Amino acid sequence: MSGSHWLCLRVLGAALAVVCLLAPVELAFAQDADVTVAMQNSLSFAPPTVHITPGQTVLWVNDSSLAHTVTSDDGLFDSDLVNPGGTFTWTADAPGEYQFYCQPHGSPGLKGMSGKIIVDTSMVENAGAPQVALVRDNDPLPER
Ligand SMILES: [Cu+2]
Repeated sequence: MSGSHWLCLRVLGAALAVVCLLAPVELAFAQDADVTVAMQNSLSFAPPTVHITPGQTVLWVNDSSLAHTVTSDDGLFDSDLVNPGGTFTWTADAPGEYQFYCQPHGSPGLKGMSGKIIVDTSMVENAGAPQVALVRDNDPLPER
C-alpha cells in the first residue's frame, strides 16, 4: 500500500515540474496583449483609459463597421486605418500618460474619439504580472 502512495507522490511531483517548465512560456505569450481596447460603432474607445506597467502591450480591436486609427497625440505611434475586425498593438517602454485619438473621428487633446494610456510602475496589482518588481516612488530619500 505504501508503494502506491509513493508512486502517487512521484506522479504529482512530475506534474508540478512540468507546470514550472511551462510557466515562462505562458508568460511570454501573455505579453502579446495585457489590455484590450475596443473601437466601437459609437465612435469611441472602450475603455477610454487603461492602466498598464512598462513593458506591457495594449491591443486595440476594431469591433465596429467603420475604419479607425489609433494615433498618438505625440507622434509616438500611428496604426493607420484599421479596418473592421482588424487590430493594432503598442508596447509601452516608460512610465507616463499617452493620449491617442482616431484621425477620422477625433483629434489630439482627448477630443472626439480618443483615449489615454497610463503607464505606471505602481499598477502591479492590476497587471497580473508577478515578475514585475513593485517600485515605490514616494519613499522618502535619506537626507544628505
Ligand atoms: Cu474612428
